[in-house]
Amino acid sequence: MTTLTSTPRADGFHMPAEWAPQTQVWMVWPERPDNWRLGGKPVQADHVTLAKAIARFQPVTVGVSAGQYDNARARLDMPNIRLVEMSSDDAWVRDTGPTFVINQSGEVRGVDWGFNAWGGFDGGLYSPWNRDEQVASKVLEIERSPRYHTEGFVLEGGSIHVDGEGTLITTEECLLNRNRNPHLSRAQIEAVLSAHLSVDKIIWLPDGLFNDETDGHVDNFCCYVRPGEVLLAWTDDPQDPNYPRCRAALNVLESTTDAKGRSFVVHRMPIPGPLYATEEECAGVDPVAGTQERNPSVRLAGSYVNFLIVNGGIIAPAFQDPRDDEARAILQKLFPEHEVVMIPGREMLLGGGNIHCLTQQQPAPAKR
Ligand code: KQY
Repeated sequence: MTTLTSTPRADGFHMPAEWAPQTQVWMVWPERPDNWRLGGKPVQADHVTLAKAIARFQPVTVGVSAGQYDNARARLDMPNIRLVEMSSDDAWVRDTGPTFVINQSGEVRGVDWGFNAWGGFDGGLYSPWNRDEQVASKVLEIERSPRYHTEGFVLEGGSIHVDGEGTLITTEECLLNRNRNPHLSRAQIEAVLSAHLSVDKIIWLPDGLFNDETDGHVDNFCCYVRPGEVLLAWTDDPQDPNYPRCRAALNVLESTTDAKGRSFVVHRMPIPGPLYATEEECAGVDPVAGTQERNPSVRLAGSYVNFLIVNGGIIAPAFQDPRDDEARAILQKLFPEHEVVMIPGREMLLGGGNIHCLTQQQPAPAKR
């Protein structure tokens, strides 16, 4: 594998928007019993549904441990789904996989960020995380894609969204958290993002969704639907702890412009619930010291914003909630050229994330 010592910007590469053509989506098979209830069986069933939903539109590659290979192979019975044996600590390939960048000739490379399991020993979600730390380089090695490595800079892919035209959205709650890059100032963090993604303007939302165990990943709260237009999780209930978070984000978005000087159009997406895990669901998780505790009194950070854009499709979570139909209608209106496919999102949510967190798109090397 080639590890480059330059930066993507210096080499003419940038991170494309998620709606740009893709060659495939990466996933990693979930199995750790201290995060997924009942040894991962319920979430594996939904993971299969997710992989097959994506595979209707484009190829999927799933990394799976040696121990789970036969099980995953038997369940992922679709020609468009490739399995590769890969060890990992968990399944969150949005955060452990590479961020792909592309140049004007359509060449694809990958950025391998530092990973510390969402906060290391200061609020991180499990340890050790050394196998997750290797996922990005393994993916790039399989793809024969040159790798950029941000030595000493921690970032998860779920903490950023880009429009592919120079603007990036993130949250202060995550990227300025003392458990990510405490040695760097906001300006220094912006410089690393600019150099590795070729973005010219960074929009800092104060917080992400309430109780998001990633420290407020933007991909569970606010995403691009096209340049200049974002979809923001929203509540009108002043009693909801998300109320001030949503308004603070709206204030930022309404009082700034993007890298191209456009004002933002902000679409609102209702938040499902409030959703909570049941006693039975929590009891199904094997407790291990140092791993996120599951408790039925803790509000889950459920969000319809945590969807994935693929070639011609939108793969979004449903929560058996009264707002599911409204969420589908909003997505279909915002993406009239895409087919909106909703799949069960509760098991993924119980593990701390959702569809976007469990997937990583790889852009197509088409001439641009
Ligand atoms: O991106 C994500 N939402 C990852 C969440 C990790 C949760 C681990 N319990």
